[in-house]
Amino acid sequence: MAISKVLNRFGATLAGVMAAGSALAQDSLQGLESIGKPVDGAMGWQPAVTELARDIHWMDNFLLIIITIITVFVTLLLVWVIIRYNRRRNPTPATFTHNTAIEIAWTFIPVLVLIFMVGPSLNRLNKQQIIPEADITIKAIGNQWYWTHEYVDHGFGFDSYMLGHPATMPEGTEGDEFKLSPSVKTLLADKGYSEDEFLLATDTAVVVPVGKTVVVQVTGADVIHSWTIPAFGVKQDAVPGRLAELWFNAEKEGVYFGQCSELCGKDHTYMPITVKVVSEEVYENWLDGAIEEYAGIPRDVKVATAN
Ligand SMILES: [Cu+2]
Repeated sequence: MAISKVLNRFGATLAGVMAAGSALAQDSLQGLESIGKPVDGAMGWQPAVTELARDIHWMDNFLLIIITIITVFVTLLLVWVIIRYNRRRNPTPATFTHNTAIEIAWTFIPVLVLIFMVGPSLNRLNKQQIIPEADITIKAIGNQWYWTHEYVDHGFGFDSYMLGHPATMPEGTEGDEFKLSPSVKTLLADKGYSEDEFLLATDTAVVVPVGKTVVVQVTGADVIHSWTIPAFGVKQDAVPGRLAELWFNAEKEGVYFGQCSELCGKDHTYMPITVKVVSEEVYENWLDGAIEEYAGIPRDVKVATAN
């Protein structure tokens, strides 16, 4: 490796350390493929990386087929009536008002269609709502307007602020918050995010190992928020005073994004969720660093005691 490259890397690390401060453990996680995010001009769902998400996509296609058949059938009936029974072709309309056979048919056929749909739907709901034994438990707490993530098995937690939130901005950049300003661009680059990940990337990501069952306990500290990662097929309201659960088992390493999905106040749009799925080994390394770094107390508590 060229010396300049080493120096560059050293410089970048040093800059990262100086700028990041509280997120040292996260800096070793750059370079992951960014998978779960919206893409300009794309259609359909974000790629599914859990069984739950694949199930949801299947359900969506299944319903789309049924809906399409019904829509085409009704449209053809309408066209047939318009052509065959218009005033010109059918000057003397029939005067009957009831047809028992047809009434029975249009009651029972929709009932059968609904029964046909309810099976796979309940099956999927059950799979989402029956929480399996967790390998890792994370508590996600919605606040106005950021998330707190606690690794309850290890007694530490951290706040996750959107990059560009005032809490993430270096001194002397007042007025640059909440927009893709040069200083926010630098912030994103330092953390290994691209510019189109502005409004999605956070200063600290939730880190989980690939192929493990993660249970997320979701609650709210002030008002109702909602924690979601579309690529995992999970979404759960964060209701103050309640502890709801969701689970996922991500099959592919990468970076995945979600956004608070329950309108929660003026900065609702600025409280995204970033999850990094990494190998078991990287996760264990990160965990060691994170336990040491966050020392079992959320960052705001640490800041308060330091002053
Ligand atoms: Cu919100």
